[in-house]
Amino acid sequence: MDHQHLAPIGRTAAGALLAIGFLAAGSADALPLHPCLEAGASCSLREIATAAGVRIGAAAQPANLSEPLYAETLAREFNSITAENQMKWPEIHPAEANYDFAPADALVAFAQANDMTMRGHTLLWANPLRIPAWVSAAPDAETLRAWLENHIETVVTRYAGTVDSWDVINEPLQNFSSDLYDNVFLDLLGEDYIAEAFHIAHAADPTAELFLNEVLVEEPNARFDAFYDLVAGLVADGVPIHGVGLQGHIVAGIIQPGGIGLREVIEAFADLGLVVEITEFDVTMSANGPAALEIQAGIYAELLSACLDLAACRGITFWGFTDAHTWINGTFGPGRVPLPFDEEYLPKPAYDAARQALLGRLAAVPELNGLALAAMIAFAVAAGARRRR
Ligand code: 9MR
Repeated sequence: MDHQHLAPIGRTAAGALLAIGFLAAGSADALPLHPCLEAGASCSLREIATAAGVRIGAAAQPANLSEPLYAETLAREFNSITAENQMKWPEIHPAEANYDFAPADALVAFAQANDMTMRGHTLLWANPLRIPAWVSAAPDAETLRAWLENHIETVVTRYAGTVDSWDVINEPLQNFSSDLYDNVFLDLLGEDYIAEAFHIAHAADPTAELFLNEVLVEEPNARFDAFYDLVAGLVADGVPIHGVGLQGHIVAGIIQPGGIGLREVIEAFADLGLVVEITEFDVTMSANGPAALEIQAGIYAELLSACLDLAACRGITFWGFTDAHTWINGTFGPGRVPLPFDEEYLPKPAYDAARQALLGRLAAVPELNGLALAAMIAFAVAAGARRRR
C-alpha cells in the first residue's frame, strides 16, 4: 500500500475532527447518546452489541432452524453463530475421503442470509474421545501430519469469509488436570501439534482470528497456570494465535468463578497481546423458579460485565440461547435452565443482565456515546491548540 497517498487523507480527517470539535465544544450537553442508551430504549442484544463492536453469539443446531421462534430469536438477538457440533472433526470429516458439509453449510447459509458472522468450532478437539477412530489409528507421524493439513485446509478454506474466528484446538488440557490430553497427535507429533495446527489454519485463511479454547480456566488456579503457560509459549514462539476462548460453563454454587478472578485471567492474556472471548456461556442451576432465576441473573451480570468492561474482551457466545434446546438437558437432566431465554423463547432475568452488561460496554465506546465524544473532541481541540502554539 502507498502510504504517501494516505497521509493527506489522514490530515483532512484530523482537520474535520477538529472543526467538529470547535463547533461542538460549546454545546457538549446537547450531543445525543447512542439511541440504545436512551431511557426506555428497547434495543435487542444484537443491536447493542453491534453498535458497541462486540460479538454476541449463540451456539445453534441446524435441525432447529425450522422452528420459526428459534430462527427468529436467533437472528434478532445475535450477530454471531457457532455450530454447536457440525464443524467438529467426527461430524464434518467422518472418514479420510469423506467430508459431510451439508449440516454446517445450513448454518452458514442462515448466518449469511441474516448478516451474521460465525465462530468456527473446532478444527481439533484434543480429547481422544472426540477424535475419529480412523484418525487415532494413524500409522505414523507423516500420515497423521498429512491428514491434519488436509482437514484444516479443507474446512478453513470452505468457510473463509463467514467464519471470522476459529477454535483451532478445543480443550488441549485434560478435564480437571493440568496435563495435555494424551492423544494420537501428542504421541506421534509431540506438543508441537498445537503450533502446527495454528500454522496450517493461518495459511488457509490469513484473515481469520485463531483461538485456543479451554474449559475451567476462568479464574486463577493451577489449571489456569498450565493453560497460561501453554498460550504464552505459543506467543513466544511466534505461532499465529490471536485469542483465547474461555468456555464459561458455570454451575451455580459449584463451578462458579467470580468476576475479580475472571478479570485477572483476561488481563493476563491481554498482557500477552491477545484478545479473549467467552465462547460457551451457560449457567446451570439446581432449581428453577423466581429465586433461582434472580441468582442466575446475578451470575450473568457479574461475569459478563467482568468480561465486557475490559477492552480485550471481544464478546460473548452462549452455548445455545433457549432452555428448550441445551446440552445441559441431555447431560444433567431437565429443569436446570442455563440460558437467557426460557423454553417459550421469553427473555429471563438472565437476558436482562446480559443486556445491561452490553449497555455498559456501549456506554464506554467513546465515539458512540455523546458525552464521551464531547470529551474526546475537547481533548483533540486542546491538543490541536497546543500544537499550534
Ligand atoms: O453441546 C455439545 C453437545 O451437543 C455434543 O454432544 C458434545 C459432543 O460433541 O459437545 C457439546 O459441546 C461441547 C463443546 O463442543 C466443547 N465444550 C463443552 C461443550 C459441552 O459439552
